[in-house]
Formats: sequence, C-alpha cells, structure tokens
Amino acid sequence: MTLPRGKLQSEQEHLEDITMIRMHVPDMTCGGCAAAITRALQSADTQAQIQIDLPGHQVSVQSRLRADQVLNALKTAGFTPELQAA
Ligand SMILES: [Cu+2]
Repeated sequence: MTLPRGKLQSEQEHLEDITMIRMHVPDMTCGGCAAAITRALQSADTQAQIQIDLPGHQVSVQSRLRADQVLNALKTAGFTPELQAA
C-alpha cells in the first residue's frame, strides 16, 4: 500500500511550508491597527499564527504565505510594512 505513506508525506510537506516572517510596521500605532492587521492576515491564511508587539511596532506571522503575500496583505490594509531579517 502506497496511499498511507503518500498522505503522510503530504502532511510533512504541509508543515515544512510554514515559515516565520517578521516585519516592522511603523504606522501600526493602536489596538485598532493591530486588529486590522490580524484580520488582514487571517483572511489571507486562516491558519496564520500572528504575534503583535504594539509598542515595538513589530508583527510576526507564522503561516504558509510567502513574504510578498504577507507584505501585500498589510499594504492592502493601509499599512507600510518593512520586512525584517529573522
Ligand atoms: Cu490604529
């Protein structure tokens, strides 16, 4: 039987697709901004894990999205994210 192994492999690939992306978002200045960013990211990937440091203007996203998709989600929501080195 090759089917169970194939399913397992696809689950492992799924996990490996998840990456951490960190951004500095200088115009995220209040809880309303943080909520808007969280909504934008969750609508791009319902599984996204989002951590927000409001005083530090930092957003960390663990998801299957590529960096450009994450940046575009924030830009579309009206923010100016800067990608940070991990
Ligand atoms: Cu705000």
